[in-house]
Amino acid sequence: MRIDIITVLPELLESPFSHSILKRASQKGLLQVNLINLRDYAINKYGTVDDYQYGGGAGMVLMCEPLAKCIDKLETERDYDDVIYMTPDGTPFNQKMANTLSLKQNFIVICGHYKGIDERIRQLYVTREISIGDYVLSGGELAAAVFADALGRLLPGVLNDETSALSDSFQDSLLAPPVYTRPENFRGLKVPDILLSGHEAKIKDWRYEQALERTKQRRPDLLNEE
Ligand code: 6GU
Repeated sequence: MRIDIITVLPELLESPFSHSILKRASQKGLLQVNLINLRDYAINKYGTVDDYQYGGGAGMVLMCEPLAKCIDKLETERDYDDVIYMTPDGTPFNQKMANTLSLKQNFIVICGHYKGIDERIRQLYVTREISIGDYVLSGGELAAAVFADALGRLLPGVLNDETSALSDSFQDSLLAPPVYTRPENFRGLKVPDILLSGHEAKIKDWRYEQALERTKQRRPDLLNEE
């Protein structure tokens, strides 16, 4: 999978892809995240990529030309499955969408900033708009990192058995059950006996029951999805 992220703040995105699982994914050649500085496509030598909005109002808008030039260039190099715009008014991101999109190959992800991007780029180029939740971030960068992480960890070979995505919260529409490690007794709180029993089938049942109970308590809405 290749994810080309267009941003005015590439520095903000360097760290998330340089550590842990996403780093391993790129070292294994399974996920390639490419940070593209929109200022390389500025309309002038001063690096201008944004301007005031027509009609007045506070906040700058990312201009059409730099984004169009940047996307046009990328699209001469390969075919993209989607041109995604990260925006609070996009479709809410969830595990199901991550699973579906993890089967695709190439993405362009546009990070908005300030007041967002010119509407005509959305009309002409963007094929999918994604929000990561009902709150407003100051830019799309952190949302793009969330998107890339959620997809990257699903790619075959990225996770090992210990970190397998199959037992995640949400992977079967349930929250994860509680987990424990050493010591067996911490300040009088003991690890449930069943987990020490070595009885695999019973442990599996217990975990499922705990996951179900936790989901009923905390996120009953998840149980009503198909
Ligand atoms: Cl994708 N971008 C921004 N700027 N804010 C958000 C968001 C995205 N998703 C939730 N809030």
